[in-house]
Amino acid sequence: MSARPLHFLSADRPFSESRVAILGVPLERTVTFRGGPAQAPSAIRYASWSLESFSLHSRRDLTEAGLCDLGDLDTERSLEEILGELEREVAGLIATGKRPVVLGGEHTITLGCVRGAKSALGKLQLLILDAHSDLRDEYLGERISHATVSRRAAEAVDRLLIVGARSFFGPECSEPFFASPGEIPRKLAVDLPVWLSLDLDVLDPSLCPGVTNPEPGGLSYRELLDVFDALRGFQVVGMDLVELAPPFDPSGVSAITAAKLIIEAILSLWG
Ligand SMILES: [Mn+2]
Repeated sequence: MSARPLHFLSADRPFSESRVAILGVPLERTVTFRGGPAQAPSAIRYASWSLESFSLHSRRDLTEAGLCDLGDLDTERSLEEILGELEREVAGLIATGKRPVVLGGEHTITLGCVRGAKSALGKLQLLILDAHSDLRDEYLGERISHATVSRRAAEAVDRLLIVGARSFFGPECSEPFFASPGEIPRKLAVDLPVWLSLDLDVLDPSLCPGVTNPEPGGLSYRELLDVFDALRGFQVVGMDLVELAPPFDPSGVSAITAAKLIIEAILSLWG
């Protein structure tokens, strides 16, 4: 018999008693360079079991955070249906006071997440950590794609901030969405709930190479932890982590980094 774990580390609470709900969305539909994010939720769960539940950074333990793992959304249907169900799931979780942690999947899932959070709360700002601006209006004839997700999300929320971007197609680089990590406390509104979207490629590819579209010149791991700390004064209502590509992560270190970031984010934001 295999004892292979199916849920994220420490995510063993009954739903009714949990404060944080892990949800996988193995969506891989519009990737444009190299694939693999459909395998990411299970790779992240598996990698999480190599880590300790205690965080030295926040001096807290994940077992105290109250996690459950809802498994994966069924992605064997149209993109519209998937995003619609994700929107309803996220809205329902937030309406009952839980904090969704959504494991992608490609970045397109953020659209379902923020639509759900916005419908539950009536107002929302989005903080995207991403190497890419993803602000095209359409890409390869598609209006909903991982290359247009920031543009569509900007239409769905009250305020958008993008941190870590260093890959632009040109004119959008002068749009008002971009900020440095140090500007986050000043540029987010204190009175608006925040959804955090973490595209793993915001990290430098030297430390997290297993992503769909690696881009040199990224944040360090420590700089990313500083971003989580900077969010402590804000009302973060949920997060997603996207674009891990396990086929391009032969050492497994990118999946472990993703799992560790989930632990640190949960404990920094909601521990
Ligand atoms: Mn990206």
